[in-house]
Amino acid sequence: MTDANDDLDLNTLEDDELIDQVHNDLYDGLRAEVIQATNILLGRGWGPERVLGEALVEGMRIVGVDFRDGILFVPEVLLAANAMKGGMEILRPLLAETGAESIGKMVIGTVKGDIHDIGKNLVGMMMEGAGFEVIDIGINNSVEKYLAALEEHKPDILGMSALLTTTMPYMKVVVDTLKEKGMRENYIVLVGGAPLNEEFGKAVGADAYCRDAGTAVETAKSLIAARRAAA
Ligand code: B1M
Repeated sequence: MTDANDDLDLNTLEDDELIDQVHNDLYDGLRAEVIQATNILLGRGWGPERVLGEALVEGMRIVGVDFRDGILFVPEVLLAANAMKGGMEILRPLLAETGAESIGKMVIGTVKGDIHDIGKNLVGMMMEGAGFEVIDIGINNSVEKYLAALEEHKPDILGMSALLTTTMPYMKVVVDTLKEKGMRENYIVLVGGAPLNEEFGKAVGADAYCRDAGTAVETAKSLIAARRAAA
């Protein structure tokens, strides 16, 4: 997908051309260009959620398709992920800029054996933007690490992310351990990640499966409200 764009001035592109260019630059792992385009779109009055969805998330979706089809390989996808994170760093403070008081606390992490963190980071950013306090415990989390974070931070919500079919069953290990320790009811457990679905969420004993970051925010808000009303 590489274009001969060495001399291309991103400022000269119309919005739709610029969006195509961001997709190309993400694909090619060009972090500086993705950051520049993110800033240009914001400067043109685009809201951070629109930039995130139409430029970055859509670009990463295209990368994912070619990774699946064996056209892109791990090193290239790592570069694309790094470029995506460059754009996300610009958007993070804007998405979090609500000034709202914390409406709840969430510990979130990717499960053991899994190092995918872009989706998790996005969920964390959107939750912060919606007024939640978010403690991100990173990737490759064992049940012990989740338990230690729950003990330390005492959140309302435990969020778990998995992107691999081989790692998603680990969510059940965590939920079952919470049950064994009599702690399950202390937390709202939300799960997400591309290979999951609602049925899987129920099967592992989560309170809800969240298809995307927006759903995570809405689900968290409604489950917290329900829990507080019940209390
Ligand atoms: Co990986 N990878 N990867 N990878 N990778 C996938 C997941 C894969 C589907 C690609 C493919 O084949 N099409 C495939 C999994 C296949 C399967 O399990 N059946 C795969 C594979 C196989 C692998 C390796 C095994 C490859 C290898 O080494 N041979 C390896 C595994 C390493 C490991 O984890 N142990 C691997 C490695 C990598 C990279 C390191 C190169 C890189 C990760 C970089 C990083 O994250 N820092 C990478 C990437 C980038 C991808 C794809 C291309 C993109 C994932 C992504 O960031 N999407 C991915 C293909 C795909 O998913 N289409 C793929 C964008 C992100 C915004 O979406 O993560 O779905 P997503 O998050 C969404 C929702 O799912 C939801 O909200 C988010 C925002 O809307 N959500 C939550 C996610 N977590 C949530 C938690 C919640 C709530 C909602 O809690 C409350």
